[in-house]
Amino acid sequence: MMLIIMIITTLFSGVTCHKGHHYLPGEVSHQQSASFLLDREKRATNCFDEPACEIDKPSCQNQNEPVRESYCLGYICPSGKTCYLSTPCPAHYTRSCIADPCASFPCEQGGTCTKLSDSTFSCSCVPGYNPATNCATEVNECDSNPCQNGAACVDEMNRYSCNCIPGYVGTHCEIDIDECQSSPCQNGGSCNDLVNRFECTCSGRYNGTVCEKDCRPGPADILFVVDSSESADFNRSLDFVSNIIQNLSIGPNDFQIAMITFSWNATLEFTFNEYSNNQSLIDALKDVTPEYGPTFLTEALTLAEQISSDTANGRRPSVPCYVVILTDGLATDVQEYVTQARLMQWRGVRMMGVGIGSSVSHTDLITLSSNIDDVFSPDNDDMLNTILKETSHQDCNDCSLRSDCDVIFLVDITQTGQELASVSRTMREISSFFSLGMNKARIGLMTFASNVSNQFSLTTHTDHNTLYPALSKFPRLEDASDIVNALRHVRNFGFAPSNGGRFDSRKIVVMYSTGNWSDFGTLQSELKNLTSDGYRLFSVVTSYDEVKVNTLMNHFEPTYGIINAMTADSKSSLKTFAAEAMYEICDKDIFTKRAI
Ligand SMILES: *[C@@H]1O[C@H](CO)[C@@H](O)[C@H](O)[C@H]1NC(C)=O
Ligand SMILES: *[C@@H]1O[C@H](CO)[C@@H](O)[C@H](O)[C@H]1NC(C)=O
Ligand SMILES: *[C@@H]1O[C@H](CO)[C@@H](O)[C@H](O)[C@H]1NC(C)=O
Ligand SMILES: *[C@@H]1O[C@H](CO)[C@@H](O)[C@H](O)[C@H]1NC(C)=O
Ligand SMILES: *[C@@H]1O[C@H](CO)[C@@H](O)[C@H](O)[C@H]1NC(C)=O
Ligand SMILES: *[C@@H]1O[C@H](CO)[C@@H](O)[C@H](O)[C@H]1NC(C)=O
Ligand SMILES: *[C@@H]1O[C@H](CO)[C@@H](O)[C@H](O)[C@H]1NC(C)=O
Ligand SMILES: *[C@@H]1O[C@H](CO)[C@@H](O)[C@H](O)[C@H]1NC(C)=O
Ligand SMILES: [Ca+2]
Repeated sequence: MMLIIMIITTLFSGVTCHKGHHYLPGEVSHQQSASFLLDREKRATNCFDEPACEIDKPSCQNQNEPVRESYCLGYICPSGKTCYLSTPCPAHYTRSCIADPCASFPCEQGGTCTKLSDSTFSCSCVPGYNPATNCATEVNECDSNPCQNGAACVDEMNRYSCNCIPGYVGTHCEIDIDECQSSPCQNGGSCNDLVNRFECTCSGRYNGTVCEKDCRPGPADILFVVDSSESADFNRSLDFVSNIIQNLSIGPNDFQIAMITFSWNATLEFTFNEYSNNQSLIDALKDVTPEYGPTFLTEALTLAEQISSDTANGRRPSVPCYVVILTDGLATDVQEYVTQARLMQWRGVRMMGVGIGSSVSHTDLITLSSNIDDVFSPDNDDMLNTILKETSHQDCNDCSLRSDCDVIFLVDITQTGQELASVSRTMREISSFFSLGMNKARIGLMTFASNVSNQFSLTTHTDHNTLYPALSKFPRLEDASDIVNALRHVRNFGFAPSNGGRFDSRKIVVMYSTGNWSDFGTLQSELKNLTSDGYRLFSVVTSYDEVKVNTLMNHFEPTYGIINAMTADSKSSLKTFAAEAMYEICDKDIFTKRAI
């Protein structure tokens, strides 16, 4: 037994061994002890790669760490010396004071101690720990505020990481992502790189987040089909076309205009690509000569369909095409043209009707057109604005749809009882086409004989249920009738705010008169005054009396505004009102503002 101990002692004599107690297998050197202190966790769970595993030493097993670590606490060494524990196992420790501050393993977390003097040392910590605290605490790598652009710094072991706010990347979030990299702005828009987003600066023509909305009206091809059977109407038609041309931008990338005239025969006056600017078109209009005669519309429609579908005439298949028919609708070949028109509508040709003539058949115009809303008066810009709106992107706000419309029914109560019954019926019918309300239609009623009575104002009835009965409740009167006085009264008071009129609304006068007019000159003057003041004027015929009807037809201007309610298909004619109550208003400078 003695021999064995001796042999072992001899074997380990090279090791700094603790004097004063017996060596046990597995006792550790100072250095190993340091690692032992560090690796508690490892020791507990993975004891076998610890060379001096305490758990292997039976006499250590009942000891626990806090006991062991406190061995040097309160052990006062003489000045300049440090308490050291030779072994972590308290059962076998050697505690003494030596002139080596590193002997107490002051550097934590595996830090390496370097003796500077008998009582001073420095710690070289495992990366991430702070030498200033003898490696007891971690270094806060975020202290230097390394993250840029508002990023949050996350202090980690021996490193930091930056949580970038959206729009930045890079270790330090120093890179502002170039959201313009992918060239998101379309149609030549320039891109402004911002934080986490971009902004497109579009040319005037485009709008939208990526300039995807083409706000410039057009391109489109417009084919005018002009009834030349009557001289006066033909001139008015050309004026209308001329006004449209002057309000469009003409050119191969904008609007193109072609024209067909018809009477006996249909004549192609010019094709889409014949004139490429507004002035040459206006000049060309001056050279268009009418062919007076009957109104054979079928051939004109057939030619229109051919022109509008044949690229040989400059028709651009990729842009919309409008076939605009300027006529009174009263064609000679009614049966045939209706068939042809229906065929074209069915094939998808977009057809619009403009009522020009000494008397206009609204019903026939509606038949000709793709839609009731595609019948237009020559007396306002509704058709122009509809095309401007339709040929620009729907989200652009250069045109706006309006439905605020003030309507005054003006009824001559000297008419017969039978006529007045028709008046009430048609007023209800017309009213049924309007939606009533704040930003919608308002309807008022004035009656007249020699004097004018205000039956109810524009704001009296806000729903159809109370309006309908009120449209029948007015007296008949045996009296002279003063139409001029009545119209003047409407012009001066009908749409005044006191009568519920709105400043900017469309104002419509629907007149029911006997046609027993005498002072035509004054009447014409008053009608002109009404229209030049911006009022829309309609006259509804509720009489079968030829003389009355003819008087109305011959003396009422605008002729588009005469609606015969006594025809079998009056209902569709009366719908013309509804079409006037919803309309587009476009900015005058739309092409300048939306320059190419
Ligand atoms: C139509 O215009 C032409 C040429 O400007 C003119 O000669 C003719 O008299 C006009 N006709 C009517 C009815 O105004
Ligand atoms: C159309 O052009 C005419 C003549 O240039 C002008 O007087 C009118 O105001 C224009 N209309 C619109 C809606 O721009
Ligand atoms: C018509 O053409 C003239 C000159 O060609 C141009 O100055 C004018 O702006 C054009 N009008 C429209 C509405 O484009
Ligand atoms: C119209 O067409 C008919 C038959 O084709 C022809 O005889 C007549 O001369 C034409 N009229 C005009 C004005 O071109
Ligand atoms: C562009 O579109 C936006 C959003 O629809 C709108 O607010 C703005 O007024 C438009 N600008 C123009 C000039 O149309
Ligand atoms: C029309 O008004 C005048 C003046 O207010 C009045 O004298 C006359 O009796 C009125 N006529 C009728 C038929 O009410
Ligand atoms: C037409 O008006 C005059 C006076 O303006 C009147 O004397 C006449 O009886 C009226 N005729 C009819 C049929 O109403
Ligand atoms: C129409 O207006 C003109 C100019 O303001 C005026 O002289 C004329 O009397 C008016 N006509 C009527 C019938 O009131
Ligand atoms: Ca950016």
